[in-house]
Amino acid sequence: MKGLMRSRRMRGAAALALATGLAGVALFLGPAGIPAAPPEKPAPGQKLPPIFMPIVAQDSLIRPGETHFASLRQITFAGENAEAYWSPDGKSLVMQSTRDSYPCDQIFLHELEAQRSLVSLVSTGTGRTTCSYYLTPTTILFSSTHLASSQCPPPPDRAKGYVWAAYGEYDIFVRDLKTGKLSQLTDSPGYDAEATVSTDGKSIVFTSTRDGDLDVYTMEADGKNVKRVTSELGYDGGPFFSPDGQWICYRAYHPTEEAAAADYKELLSRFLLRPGQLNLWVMKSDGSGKRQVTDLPGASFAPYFTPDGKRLIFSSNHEDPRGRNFNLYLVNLDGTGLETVTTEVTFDGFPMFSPDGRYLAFSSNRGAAKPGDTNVFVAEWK
Ligand SMILES: [Ca+2]
Ligand SMILES: [Ca+2]
Repeated sequence: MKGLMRSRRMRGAAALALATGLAGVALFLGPAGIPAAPPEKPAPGQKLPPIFMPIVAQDSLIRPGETHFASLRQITFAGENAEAYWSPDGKSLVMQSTRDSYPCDQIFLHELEAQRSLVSLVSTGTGRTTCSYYLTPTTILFSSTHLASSQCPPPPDRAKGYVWAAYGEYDIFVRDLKTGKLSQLTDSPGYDAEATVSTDGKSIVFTSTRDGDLDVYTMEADGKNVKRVTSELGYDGGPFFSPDGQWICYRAYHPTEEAAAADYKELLSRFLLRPGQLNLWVMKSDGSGKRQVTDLPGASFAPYFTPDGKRLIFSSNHEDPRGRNFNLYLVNLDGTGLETVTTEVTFDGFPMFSPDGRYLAFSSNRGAAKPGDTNVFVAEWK
């Protein structure tokens, strides 16, 4: 669900040309003897061979006031790349991208070195995917529609305003990076996505419509013992565990007026969602002790706990609630101490601290080669 930043899309020949050009750079930079090939259009289900892509120092893209960023590196360079999340060892990022010849989001793994990353496809290359996350050091979970159709699902109908699609065909799958085996974690009608994992690897928290509303659920790493932990009418989703696993942060929209509730339910019946108003909440991991953290205009979303577990970093357009300039902010869990982290005038979102707390991965439109491109960046945090 990264629709908030999709003001413009890069499609077709231009996207392919740019991506192929970039792969050419990667090929040039790759050491002799390591096979790398520019992306070609794959047959359905056929995986492209891994390629090297450069990682470029981009301190010039640190904006005035971004005082938490000691340095900045750019990891992707074309297309729509977002929701980049760290491996447990902090050496890789897994993300969803519309890039190369794929017509909609697929899951890509970037194994980071100092000046380049080895990039490989994690998902099947068919259907649409979202929300990847490391389950163990060698397995990655993600949501995909490929069982329903090898084609991309149709884009949401925006005749009645800006909406997100919570495709009912999404289920959660796990790719074993060592064996290549793909297994299915959820098998439930409706939307199952936005899955993330506790630091100890034992618990998964995710969003599902299995009981008729968009709610947060937990389950064990093998998919067993599913528990519903929210039940308020409205969108409860985008959950992440605190570092100690005791808490869950998430985003929510709870319509209170009758007309707003009716609008929400009508859209949900078509697996759509209007994301204009979202605020951040926390709860204990068993669903007790729910507490609203932010009460801001516009959409505040993509919360992630700071390494000490005492604050959230998140993305919000509350300074211009109708606009597309999302920035990153920090806030205490009681809603006090709101602090600006990014000042770039375009989209900044999906922040995640590396396991050692030294780096912040996030997605941004800054420095885009083509207007509307969203790329993944890693900032050294200070
Ligand atoms: Ca709900
Ligand atoms: Ca911004």
